[in-house]
Amino acid sequence: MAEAFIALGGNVGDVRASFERAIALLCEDGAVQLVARSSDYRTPPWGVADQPAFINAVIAVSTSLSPRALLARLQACERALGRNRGHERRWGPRPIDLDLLAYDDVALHDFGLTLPHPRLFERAFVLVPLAEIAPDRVIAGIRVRDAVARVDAGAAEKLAASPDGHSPRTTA
Ligand code: A4P
Ligand code: MG
Repeated sequence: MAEAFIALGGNVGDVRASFERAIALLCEDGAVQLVARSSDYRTPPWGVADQPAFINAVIAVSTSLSPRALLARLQACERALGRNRGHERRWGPRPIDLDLLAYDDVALHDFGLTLPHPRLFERAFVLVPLAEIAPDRVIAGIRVRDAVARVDAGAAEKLAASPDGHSPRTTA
């Protein structure tokens, strides 16, 4: 089994409920198993400023799927939860976005899949939840706790666990 980290984001509809559905769909068979889940964070929009705040989280999974098969599953989950890329602009509003951040220590730059995720280290909305569940993970030679110290993490607001939703889980 490989270890993968997945970023969840969205700013349209009940995003926190969509996260729960996405995780359930991803893990509906034994090929993907949830290992850890960060808290949800409210984050200011990055890339395109004139849109609502996002909710972001990161999960760690263990998986028997290849990187490409896992990406295909992430995209199938996005579609099942109402994402339609044809109606979106880049970095604009979306109900759910599932990005593959890292897959073991695989490094690749291929059509439609780059690992680790190319914009990972620029983004507080990814690094803050990732640092909650995996501060000592090293990705592309950089320890997550060092990476998060270099971004403006203060703007990410940690949300309390939702009443009907999850409690954060860690492997610790
Ligand atoms: N792709 C290549 N590598 C990967 C990978 N490691 N994981 C390809 C996922 N996808 C990967 O993705 C575009 C293409 O990237 C896919 O077809 C896939 O084959 P996309 O999700 O359709 O496009 P996108 O999401 O508009 O672009 P991108 O660059 O992935 O941006 P983001 O980060 O997903 O942008 N602000 C806050 N605060 N929080 C957010 O979550 N999200 C965005 C969306 C903008 N601003 C945000 C947030
Ligand atoms: Mg994306």
